[in-house]
Amino acid sequence: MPHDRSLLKEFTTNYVIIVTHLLDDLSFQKIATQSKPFVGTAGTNQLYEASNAVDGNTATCLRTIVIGTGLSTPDKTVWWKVDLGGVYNIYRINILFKNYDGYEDRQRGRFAGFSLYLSDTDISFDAGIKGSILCYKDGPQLPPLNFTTVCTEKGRYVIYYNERLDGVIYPKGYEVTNVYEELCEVIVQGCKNDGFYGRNCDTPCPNNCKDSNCHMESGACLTCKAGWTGIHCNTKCREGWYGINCDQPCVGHCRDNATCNHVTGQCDRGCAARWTGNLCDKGQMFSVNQDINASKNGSSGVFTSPYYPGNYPNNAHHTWTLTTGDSNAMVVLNITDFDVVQYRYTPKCEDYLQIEKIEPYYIQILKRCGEFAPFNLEYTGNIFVVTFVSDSIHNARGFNLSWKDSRRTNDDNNRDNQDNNIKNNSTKSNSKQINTGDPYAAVSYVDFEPKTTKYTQKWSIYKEYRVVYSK
Ligand SMILES: [Ca+2]
Ligand SMILES: [Ca+2]
Repeated sequence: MPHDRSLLKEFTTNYVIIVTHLLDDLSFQKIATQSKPFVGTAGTNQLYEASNAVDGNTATCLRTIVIGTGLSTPDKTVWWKVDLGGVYNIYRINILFKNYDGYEDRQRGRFAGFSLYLSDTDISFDAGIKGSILCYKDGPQLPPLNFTTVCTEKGRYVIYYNERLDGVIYPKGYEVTNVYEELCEVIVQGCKNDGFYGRNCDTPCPNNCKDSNCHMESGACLTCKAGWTGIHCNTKCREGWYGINCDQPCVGHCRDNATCNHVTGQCDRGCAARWTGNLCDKGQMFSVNQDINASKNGSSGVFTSPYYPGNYPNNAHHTWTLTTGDSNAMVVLNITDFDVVQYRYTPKCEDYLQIEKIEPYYIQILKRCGEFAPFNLEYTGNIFVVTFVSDSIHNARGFNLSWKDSRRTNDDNNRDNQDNNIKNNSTKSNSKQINTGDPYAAVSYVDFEPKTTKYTQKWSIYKEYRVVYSK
């Protein structure tokens, strides 16, 4: 006598202690397939079709091909699956196996050892099936012919799988030859609507459950949204952490030493001074480009490193372009203070002051770091570029540079013209060093490379007391 699926639910409660649920039936009349259908006598194949397990009629049952150990049975594995038509929160799975009067033990022995898998994607090969979510593995006891298991997972495809492999010793009572799987009904119960749980699928999952997924019975979140933790995801991440599972440490430098936002990792009230980026984890680039008109005789000005005489910031890149408008205009550069970080063990200028003449021809007048007594430079030219660069760590006081446009007299020009003729327009012909007390003040160089006794002496003293600056 056929049963409808609601009657089957009542029957199920004889085996599993569950208060009556009004969960949704997710598998009814959905598309079912199986690995290889049983081939019956002519015109009878529909009696064994995969869809018989989801037709709501307990009298119709699918039947698979035979599997078994030994040479006489080529097939060793078999599967059946139903496509729920979407990914759902599943609560439990009920299977009604076929019985034949007087053969209950044999039937149980045939189904024994089966597995139930869940998958979001359509998989039709054994290894793939075995790699999906395992809901239930039967054994070693023989299963009841009306079987129910709780499986609180999310999935679209519910897969029934069984095997009889050569060389495996199966538990007592397992049939290992002439094994047909015969499933009369497979009922997958869960909630059709995402974000609900409980007996009637009508209690909303907690707000902070990721993707509104929660346990069908307890309402516990399967995973929390970013920034939340706890069974019901109503506890913020502990201070200093954020994100999914609260496993991301705050990396930013927030204003007022605040901790980062537990959800985003960002600083809600902004970055601390000199920090930038979404997470306030990037040293701010201090960039200035200034054009200075020095076209008048006697015009003057001052450049300093940022925050001078306080320490300059990291990641600074300042450029001042000084234009005299006259290639014979003389500019006096007076560096009154110079203290720029130079690394002790890698004496390269990562922070530096650079002065270049661009017109009427290019020369690098100076590029330096370290600590120096005041010195002066005097050049003629049309365009000069002063650049100050600092890297991302270690700071010092920086520099103070005053400049003055001091037009040349005709005598000066005549003298230079003579020099130029002698030096055949060598690129350094126009450089002139005055009042420095420093043998390298007017020499163009890139890396710090002691070249004279005097200089070496100074450097060794320097090395004695100078250590790299702390951040
Ligand atoms: Ca049926
Ligand atoms: Ca630096």
